[in-house]
Amino acid sequence: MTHRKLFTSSIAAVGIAIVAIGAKGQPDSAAVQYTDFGSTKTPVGPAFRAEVQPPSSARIKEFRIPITHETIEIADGVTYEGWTFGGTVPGPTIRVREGDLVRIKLVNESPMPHSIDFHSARIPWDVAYRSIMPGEELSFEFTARDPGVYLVHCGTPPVTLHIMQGMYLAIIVDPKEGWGTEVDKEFVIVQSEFYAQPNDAGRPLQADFVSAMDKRAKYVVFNGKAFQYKANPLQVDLGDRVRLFVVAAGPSFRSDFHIVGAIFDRVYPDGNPLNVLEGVQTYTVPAGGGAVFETVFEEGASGVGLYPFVTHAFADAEKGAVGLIQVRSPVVTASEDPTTQ
Ligand SMILES: [Cu+2]
Repeated sequence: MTHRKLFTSSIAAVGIAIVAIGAKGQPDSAAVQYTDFGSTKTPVGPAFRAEVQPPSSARIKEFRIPITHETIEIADGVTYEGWTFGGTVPGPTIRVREGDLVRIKLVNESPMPHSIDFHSARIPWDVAYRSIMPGEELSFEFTARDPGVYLVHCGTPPVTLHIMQGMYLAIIVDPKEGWGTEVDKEFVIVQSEFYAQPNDAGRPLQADFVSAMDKRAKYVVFNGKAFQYKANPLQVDLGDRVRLFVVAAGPSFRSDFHIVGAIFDRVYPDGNPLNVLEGVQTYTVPAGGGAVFETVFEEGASGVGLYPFVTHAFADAEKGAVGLIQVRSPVVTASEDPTTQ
């Protein structure tokens, strides 16, 4: 098994800055990490980027989150008039550590009222989660006291509509003492469903609120697009321990999360390591909830091959909530190959 500890220094994308606020030589923990999701759009092609990087050690993390209305692709060749945090569905994954101070600046760049609700925050709803009008901004902060993986969503009425339009993302709060295992790959999977109906000729599909109230989804998807990881499997190497952060955004469906051909050696309901389950085949993530899943792909036990991940509520899987994990043999270079030495 080749565990390669994930590095913590990979926060380098455009729009992310770590600014030291103390004296020269002060440790990173005295810094502020600023991320503008207006300029760090999560790549969505050929598939929404599911890989997540570890959090930085900055103890104050600031996020500017623009709300925009966008045309999104919810299945191959199927476009939809969506509403977003940060220009994509789902919105960008936010990752912090337990104890961090999280500062949010929400900017409404859309033509209608919206809001943001962090399930990871203990904060008055009427203060932080109130709706803001087009052109308005809202700033608030909270301490990430509770480790886990959580849903973040727009809470403006009707909430069903705002969620089904695409207004959700995942926030990961890493435990202060870590997860207890070293992993090789980490992925975020946000399940949600779309209720779509035709629009005027030549225009993207639009919301079908009647179907949403009847829970008759057109598509059920992982990370915003039906079957995208079937066409573009998540890549892992033989021997990898893999951690998946799974969130069910709904608006109304749960995720009965399962990997065909693997067993989770650990599941942390809500992503809190105090809640540990061992030897799990399928675990239900409720709408509005999250869980952390870990499994190992090793020779003789989930070795080289393809592994579908699904919601095992199969009527939902048939509508798009199916992806693949591809396990490969790591490429051995000549200098690493003992037979050539
Ligand atoms: Cu909204």
